[in-house]
Amino acid sequence: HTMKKTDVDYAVYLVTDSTPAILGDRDLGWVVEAAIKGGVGCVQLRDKTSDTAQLIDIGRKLHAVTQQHRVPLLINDRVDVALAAGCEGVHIGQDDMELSAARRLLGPDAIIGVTVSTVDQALRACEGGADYLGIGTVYATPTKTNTKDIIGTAGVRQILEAIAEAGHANVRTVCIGGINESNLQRILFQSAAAAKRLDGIAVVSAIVASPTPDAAAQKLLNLARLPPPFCPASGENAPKAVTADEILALVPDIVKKIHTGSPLSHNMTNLVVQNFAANVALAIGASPIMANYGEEAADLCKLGGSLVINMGTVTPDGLANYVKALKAYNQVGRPVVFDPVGAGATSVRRSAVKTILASGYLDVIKGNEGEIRTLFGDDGTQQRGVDSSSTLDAAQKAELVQKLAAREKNVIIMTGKTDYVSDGERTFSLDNGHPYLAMVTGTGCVLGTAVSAAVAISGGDKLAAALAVMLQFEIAAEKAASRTDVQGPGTFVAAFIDELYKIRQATAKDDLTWLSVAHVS
Ligand code: 3NM
Ligand code: MG
Repeated sequence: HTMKKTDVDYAVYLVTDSTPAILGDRDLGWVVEAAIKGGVGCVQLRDKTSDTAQLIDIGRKLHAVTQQHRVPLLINDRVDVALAAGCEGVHIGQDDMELSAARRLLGPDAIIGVTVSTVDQALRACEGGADYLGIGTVYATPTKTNTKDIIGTAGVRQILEAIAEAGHANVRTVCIGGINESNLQRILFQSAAAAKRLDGIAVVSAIVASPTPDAAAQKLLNLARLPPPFCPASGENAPKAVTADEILALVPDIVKKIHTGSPLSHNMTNLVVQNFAANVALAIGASPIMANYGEEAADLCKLGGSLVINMGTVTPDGLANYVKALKAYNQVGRPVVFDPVGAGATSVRRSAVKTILASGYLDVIKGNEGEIRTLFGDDGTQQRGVDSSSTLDAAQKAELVQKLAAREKNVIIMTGKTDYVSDGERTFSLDNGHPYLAMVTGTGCVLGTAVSAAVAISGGDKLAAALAVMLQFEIAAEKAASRTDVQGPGTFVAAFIDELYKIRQATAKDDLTWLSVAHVS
């Protein structure tokens, strides 16, 4: 072997597929060579239909190509074919030959990769001396329909965390399944654990089905090297406000900037709250547009604002529109706020949530306790009671919000009598508000709109932005409810909009008395 296995570049790893639906009538050797010229650093021959003699023949031909470019060729499943073709190693799945046997047959210099979808499998592969792991399936893909587990970026991150913790940070990793130009950067970003990130991504159709495999590979490699267009939740360079007092000090400027910057708040929201949401946006100084047609996002995303996706009245058309708009906003790096209304209520909504989470980066997710618990998958804490409907205590709520934010690498807001907000590192609770907020429809949805305006102008610290406008919102509610002209939920709504406006006007004049009742810890 002339290639050192520690030198392999896993950034863009090509897995071949010779089925006509993907390869078409092109020559596999031509596709592989083009892909390598574009930047692929490792090739796996995966062919589930050819017989042994054919496979050896294809393997030798591909190896002649890969060797020329000093890129390793690995054979899927077949240690015998790897030996016969004289290539650099194999990639084995959980149902293939065991790792120890493959190692004995191929020797210490061979590259052996293993497919893993659970922490257990990953740890076993690392302990058994795998050189790299193929972690997946990240997302469902037409290329391989018999996959066992769709693990998402959260599953990938768990595996990376576990192997780093077990002392296997040196084992290389790629992930696979449904990866393409549009999601690669987000997948690399969201899957990264503190102590270990992926070395690269493995793809089939993104390269093999492309009419120009060289350009496709090059594009993937460039994207893998660049940070994603969206900013991390707390802003890369933003000075970090850590304590409640430090965060509170940022509030006036954020409230002011919404008023002076008047950012576009593009709402794809439900039928019930459109009017209320638009009025609240106007009251705080933002520019609302209620536009549920996904095609419009391509233009609207360029106007320096942000998007709210509220699935309160989700339909199949609506979902497709959300996905289109989400991708458009992600591509230009403008923020997206997601409100998973009724997330756990029906199977349609559960699946809509999955689709949206898998389709793009959501800068902020805002929901009530039930919705946030559904998004997390369980309640995020040790079950302490027997009654699953029992609500969590304050510490458990804070922990749930923190864990979900750390997993999604974004800002999570959980509303309730006490509101919680976290970016995974900093978690705050807010104790302002009034019971009238729960007696009027759409106050939660409308908070999503207000948050979208705040993150649109925040630039850096999205947690601080969200918290600022949450305070404006909850304190306006308190002030409205205490007015003598407010008799109940009806008059409350009008007074609430007025008080939002008054806080904005007062803040513009540096009158911050409203903020003195803030209850943040
Ligand atoms: N292995 P595409 S998913 C070959 O989960 C393969 O182990 C998978 O194809 C696994 O890049 C997959 O076209 C197919 O989505 C990936
Ligand atoms: Mg296999």
